[in-house]
Amino acid sequence: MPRSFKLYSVRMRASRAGKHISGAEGIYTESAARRIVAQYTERALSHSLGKPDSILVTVEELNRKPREISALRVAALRNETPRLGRGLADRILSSCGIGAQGSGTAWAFLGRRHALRGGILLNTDGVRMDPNLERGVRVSRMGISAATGRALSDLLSGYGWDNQTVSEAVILASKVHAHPDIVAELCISDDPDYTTGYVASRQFGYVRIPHLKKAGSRRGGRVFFIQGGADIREVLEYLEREPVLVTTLSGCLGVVSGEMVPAIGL
Ligand code: WAQ
Ligand code: MG
Repeated sequence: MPRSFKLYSVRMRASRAGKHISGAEGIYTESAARRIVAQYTERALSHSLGKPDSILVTVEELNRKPREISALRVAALRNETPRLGRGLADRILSSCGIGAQGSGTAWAFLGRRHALRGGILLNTDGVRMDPNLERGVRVSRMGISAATGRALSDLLSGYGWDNQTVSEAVILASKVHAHPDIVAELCISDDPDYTTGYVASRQFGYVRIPHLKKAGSRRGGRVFFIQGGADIREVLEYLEREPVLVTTLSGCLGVVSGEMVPAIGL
C-alpha cells in the first residue's frame, strides 16, 4: 500500500424523534467512500423500523493503519424455537466459561426493550462492567477489504446466507473476538422481523441460531462477555476506536446439528 493511500471510516446512524432506527459502518478508500455515503443514506431512508428524521453520516480519515485480522469461521445450528435456541446458545456460552448466572443476566437484558445503541460488557459472572449504563459500548471502526468482502459474500451465498445483515455482523464479531479479553458474545437483532441471532467466540467461531426470538418482537441487543481481570478501559478503547480491517476469511461449516455443538470447536 503506498504511504499516501488513505482510508476512511464511514459511519451512519439514523433516528426519529431521538430514537435510534439503524446504523452501519465500514472502512473504505476515498472512491468507495463516495459511493457508500449514498448507499447508507438510501438504506437509512428505507429501513423497516420507519423513516428517520435525522441521518448522520460521518466520513473520517483514519489516523492509523488498521490492524488486519481474519474473520471468525461461520456456522449455523438447526433450531426451531426460542426456548431451544436459548439452550443451544447456553451450551456454547458454558463451554466458553460463562456460568448460569452470567448467561441469565444476558438473557434478562436481551429480553427487555432498551434504548441502547450499543451492547453491554458483562464479566463471566454477569456483572456489568462498562461504565456508561445508558450508552453501553458501541463497536466501531471496523471494516472489510474490498476483495475479502466479495469473498465473504460469495462464501455466504454458497449457503443461501448472503445478506448484508450477516456479513456486517460477522465483521463486527470478528473485530470483537480479535481481542483476547473477550470470551463470547450473544446477539439478537432488534429488528422485529429478523429472528436469527448468534453466539460468537474465538473457540467456536460465529454460530448462527435461527428463531432465537419470536417474530414481531422488538427485543434485541448485544452482550459481550469479558475475562476477569481485564483492563476495561483498554478493551473499550479497542472496541470503540481501534481501526480493524478483516482481510482474510476462516471459512464456513454450513449447518451443523445441535448434538454436534462440541464438534464445531474442532
Ligand atoms: N456495537 C455494539 N452494539 C451494537 C452495534 C455496535 N456497532 N450495533 C448494534 N448493536 C446492538 C444494539 O443494541 C442493537 O439494538 C443490537 O445490537 C442489534 O443490532 O447471522 O442486525 O443492528 O443472521 O439490529 C445478527 C445476524 C444481526 C445473525 C444483528 O443487529 C445472522 C443485527 P442490529
Ligand atoms: Mg437493527
